[in-house]
Amino acid sequence: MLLAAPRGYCAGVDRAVIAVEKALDHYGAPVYVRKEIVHNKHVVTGLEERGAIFVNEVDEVPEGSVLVFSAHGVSPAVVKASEARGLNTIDATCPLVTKVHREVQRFAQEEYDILLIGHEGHEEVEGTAGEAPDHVQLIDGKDGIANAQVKDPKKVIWLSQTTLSVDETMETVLKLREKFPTLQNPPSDDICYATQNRQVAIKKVGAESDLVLVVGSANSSNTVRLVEVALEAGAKAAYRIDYASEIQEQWFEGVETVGVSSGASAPEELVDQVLEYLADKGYGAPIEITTAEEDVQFSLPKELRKDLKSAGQDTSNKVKRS
Ligand code: 0CG
Ligand code: SF4
Repeated sequence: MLLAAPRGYCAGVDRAVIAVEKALDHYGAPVYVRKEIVHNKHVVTGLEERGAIFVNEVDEVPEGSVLVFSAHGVSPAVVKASEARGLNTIDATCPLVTKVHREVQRFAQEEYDILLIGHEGHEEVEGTAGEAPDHVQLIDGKDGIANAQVKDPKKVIWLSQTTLSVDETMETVLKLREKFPTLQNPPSDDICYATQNRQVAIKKVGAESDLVLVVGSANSSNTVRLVEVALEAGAKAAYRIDYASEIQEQWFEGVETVGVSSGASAPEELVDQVLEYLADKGYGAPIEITTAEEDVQFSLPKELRKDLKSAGQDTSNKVKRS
């Protein structure tokens, strides 16, 4: 059994989940959350049990309530709608997503055409593109490249969603550059450290595994990318599972080495359950394959910190999880 490291929670997910937990403790239920706080079934169900109410849009939230924006970010239009409704908002957008929003603002101001590589319909790209809809074109697959048009070839830059496959994105950039040779690179990587680190680790694990299991939910972009990257790295088979109970017996035919990882929104307890299942099947103790050490931590959203501070409560992003 090979266990990829890093795996699981990134700093942005950890902060967003703790923000909802602390908001529930501080303001009391219900606390509303726009969209899934992070893309994980187990996390969302657990928070619902504690009194969080997940909504799709701001107009579903009663006036004057507490509303948390998810880690994937929101467009300025959503912020405006929340203000108009008099909501007490807590912005749990990951700072690394906010960084991409700022890049969009900056390059839009300088009248650039921005080619945003990402997945259509994903909340993050909706929020990012919403910063400057007139300047942003979404590049999702071949059609996106074919349809891209720019006003001034000297003023065109690509940016991206934070949770894409690094290799696939670089291939897209090469194709875009064939069309727009003066295409500029982002000032710094938009694909975040956590996405990159988990892909490097799963590549190593995938190359040595007959079967790879990735814990995470179907709508989690970074999780789904890990399954793809494992297969590209040479794993004979790779599956995404929310829970150990979804593992199927027939996946193990002729399998000697099993690799395990988890997406940035998957709690470690779910990985532990998979490891227990595999140990029971006789795959022995896991050997951890570590390709990077992570020590990134983000402080809680400022609105929450302020309210906790004035109530004399702990503003650190630590919480006891049972
Ligand atoms: O990977 P995506 O962007 O779909 O999100 P998820 O919630 O799974 O994890 C990172 C965040 C936020
Ligand atoms: Fe932030 Fe990256 Fe985690 Fe998304 S995956 S929440 S961008 S650290």
